[in-house]
Amino acid sequence: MTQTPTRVALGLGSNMGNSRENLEMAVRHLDATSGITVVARSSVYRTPPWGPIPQDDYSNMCITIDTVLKPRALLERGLAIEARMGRIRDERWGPRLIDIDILLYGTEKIDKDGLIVPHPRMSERAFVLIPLTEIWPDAPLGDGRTAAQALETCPDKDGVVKLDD
Ligand code: PH2
Ligand code: MG
Ligand code: MG
Repeated sequence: MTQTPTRVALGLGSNMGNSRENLEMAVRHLDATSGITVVARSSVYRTPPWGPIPQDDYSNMCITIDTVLKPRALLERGLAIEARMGRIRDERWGPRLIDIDILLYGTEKIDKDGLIVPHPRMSERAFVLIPLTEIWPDAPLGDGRTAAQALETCPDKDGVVKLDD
């Protein structure tokens, strides 16, 4: 029996080491995963650090994938790639070598054992909505809005700068 894949949006971020190369590596690891096909990838954006901790700017991007992995298995695969790439989990909101977040998993709403989807803060964050809108403007955020609609009223858009390919 073949399973129908689910369209998923992932947010990727890095602000340690060669951040653009780290994003590339994460995309390669994801695409090499059985049960995951990368459908689209956004440009890379330089983004001011969000949150209470002073730290370097981030490189952020979004990708869409089709996957037959269930949400928990997908989360675990992302965490395994983060660990394999050398991420050491330190303080919340702090600097990171690579961060792979599940933003949307089809239209599912999940809040179980620390996995919350849609990602609870994505609809106010320009560093998520700008790359997501680039590749999936109609992405359903679960609050009745699409990514493109949420972006219209999103603060801090000016700080997000698209990097050259
Ligand atoms: N991730 C964080 C905290 N702050 N700021 C930016 N610009 N981009 C991120 O990906 C980011 C952040 C924790 O996940
Ligand atoms: Mg994150
Ligand atoms: Mg994360």
